[in-house]
Amino acid sequence: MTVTEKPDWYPMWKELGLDIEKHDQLLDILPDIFKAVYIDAQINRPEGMGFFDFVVGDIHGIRVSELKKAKEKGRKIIGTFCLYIPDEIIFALDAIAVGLCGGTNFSNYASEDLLPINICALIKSALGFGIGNICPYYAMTDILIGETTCDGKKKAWEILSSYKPVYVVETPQCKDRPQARAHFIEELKGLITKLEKITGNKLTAEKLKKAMEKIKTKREQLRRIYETRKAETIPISGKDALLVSQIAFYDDPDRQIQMVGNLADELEQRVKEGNGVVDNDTKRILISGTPMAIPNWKLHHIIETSGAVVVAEETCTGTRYFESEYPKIKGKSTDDLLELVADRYLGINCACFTPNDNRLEDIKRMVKEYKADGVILYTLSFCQPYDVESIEFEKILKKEGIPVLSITTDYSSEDENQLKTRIQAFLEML
Ligand code: BJ8
Repeated sequence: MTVTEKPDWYPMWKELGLDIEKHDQLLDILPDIFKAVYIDAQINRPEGMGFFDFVVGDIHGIRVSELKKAKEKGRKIIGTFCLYIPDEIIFALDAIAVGLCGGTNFSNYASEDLLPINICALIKSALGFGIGNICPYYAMTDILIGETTCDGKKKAWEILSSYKPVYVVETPQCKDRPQARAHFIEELKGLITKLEKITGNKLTAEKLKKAMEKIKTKREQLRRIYETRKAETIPISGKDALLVSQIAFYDDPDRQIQMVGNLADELEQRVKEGNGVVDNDTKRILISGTPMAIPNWKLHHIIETSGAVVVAEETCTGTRYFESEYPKIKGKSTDDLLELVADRYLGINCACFTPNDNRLEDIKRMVKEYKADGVILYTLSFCQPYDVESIEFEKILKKEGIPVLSITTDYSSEDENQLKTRIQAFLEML
């Protein structure tokens, strides 16, 4: 990916069957939002963010054209919506995984007739992007892989299947049980069979091992970014770190290893030099809760324009992406390796599982590691699993002397002033 003048992507978008009028409207508003949130509201950004700014600036261009070229060479594009669908398996079969989802209410018009009002913004947005033909990544996919995490998503797959082939992996509910692990392994085998059929490729231990190593290396670069955020000198804003994570869901893994790795080198150097993006006495906030799909930068923007800095996200667009990791990748057969894959993924602590005590432990540990002054529990409206957990978590964290604020919101800008007032009041008492 080289930084040159943007080619004319219209022929590609038309070929993909996008609703060009709506797509134009989306691409018209995005640069202004990005400029206001990322460029005008920040100073002393790491140079390495230039690459990620460029990716957003051409969000539906170069990467989509790369996918198109890969498709023309026979590779399949697989859309996913949850961390529980292992990228390793998809890449091992020489297919390409693309994390979909939706982080704006722009696309809701296309899904509003299909969904009840009280369903989370992420599902509304994701469905709208697909059904409304506004997202070229959706349009590029050969199949969508769903999972049985929350109820809203389960039903969303049924609706999406009228638009694209959908395959659902049955993720367990009580993930700590041995039978759940065995079941998850069988489900992963079912996914492999499905993908083998679609790709025409056969999974081997060698291919799986190689893909596991690559995706692990990719995750490790993200972990390096987060490690630097634990320092007294904070070398990157929460907004920028969030953007890096959001892009990791759909960019090429090799390029991610390189570009996130370069950024991590720079941040490590910044920490050594004491070159921070904010003063060292700035209040440090840990966010925990529902994922923030691109371009959902709302909460980070409010916090970071209220005089504080986000030091970490206990979310799927944060530490849940990389925290559970293979200790060592070894095994002679695909079965051996699949056990490692299952254990790695079952180590992700999502509120969709019961019990989910480890998430609270993660938050407490992260407060210490990232020296957070306070925690903001973030829930997308109508997300029951995270909503329920936040009530209990708030009580427990407060009891342990950790300042907490619970926020429930969606993608609209209507409550921004109200949120700002609440967040500022919270920051004042820290
Ligand atoms: S592993 S967090 S990516 S399920 S916000 S759609 S839960 S109602 S996204 Fe998730 Fe996988 Fe868990 Fe992560 Fe439902 Fe809640 Fe909406 Fe959600």
